[in-house]
Amino acid sequence: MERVAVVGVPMDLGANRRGVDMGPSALRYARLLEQLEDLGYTVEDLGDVPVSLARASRRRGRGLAYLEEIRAAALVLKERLAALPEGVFPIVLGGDHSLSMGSVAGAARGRRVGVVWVDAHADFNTPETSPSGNVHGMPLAVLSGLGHPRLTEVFRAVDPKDVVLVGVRSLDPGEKRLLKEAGVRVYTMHEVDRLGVARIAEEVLKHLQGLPLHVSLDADVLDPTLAPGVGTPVPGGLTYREAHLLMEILAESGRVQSLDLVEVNPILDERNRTAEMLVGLALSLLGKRIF
Ligand code: NNH
Ligand code: MN
Ligand code: MN
Ligand code: MN
Repeated sequence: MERVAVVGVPMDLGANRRGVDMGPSALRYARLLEQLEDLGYTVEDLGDVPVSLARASRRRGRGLAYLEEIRAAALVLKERLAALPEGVFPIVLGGDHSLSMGSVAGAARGRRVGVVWVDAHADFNTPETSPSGNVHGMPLAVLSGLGHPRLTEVFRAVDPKDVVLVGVRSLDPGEKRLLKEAGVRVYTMHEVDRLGVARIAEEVLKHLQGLPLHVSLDADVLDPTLAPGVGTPVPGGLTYREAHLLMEILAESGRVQSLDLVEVNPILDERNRTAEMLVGLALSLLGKRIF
């Protein structure tokens, strides 16, 4: 593929902290598009999808916060990706992770895809298991057909057996049970330590053999010392070298067809280094090599 389309989703409605809505700006400012062009890609910026503003007056009560507003934004994203010509590689800039309901469903276009969800969390909660009511903790469950019917009716897009999680180190109790029942393959940081990222990446490619792949990269998978600009930092994350190696091996497969860069919160960041980390990882995933 030599064409890339970039789409921003300036949304923080699904997150626990305000400010991830500025992520798309931070990622563009970190020169994502220019550096993709330097790699030889033809890059088009499709701009941002419209997102409702959070209302200070609206207290987050029981149930899901901003369910309809998130659904509407993710649906526009889904349609924009589904309308892209075949062979264009979409990169979606977040924004909180709830947008990935739309990006995976849109990139899949009704076909079978494998999902590599690279995250400190599993984002596999349902309204029943969520301790927070925040929708960014639910998108992978929704994509797998579990969760609020208003979301699953439009975003169910994958078989949970075609989903792999990498880098996990924070799971809620109900979420843990759902992951097991659904048959999602989970590589926690324990497996990263024991097996190493190279072995894990090869197993992931084998497990999802023959499928086109969507990579969803949550900034909080990285160790917070490298990526402080996230709303839910968890200690003990991927190192710079592990994260790049994972991207490089996935890239070598030639099967990755779409990417999300999500959960960058510039308000909590230091001199935009979290955005710069994610941009560097995107470049590795799109084929940048040292030699
Ligand atoms: N599991 C928690 C929840 O559902 C936290 C999710 N937060 C994330 N996920 N940042 O990537 O609320
Ligand atoms: Mn996430
Ligand atoms: Mn996370
Ligand atoms: Mn997150």
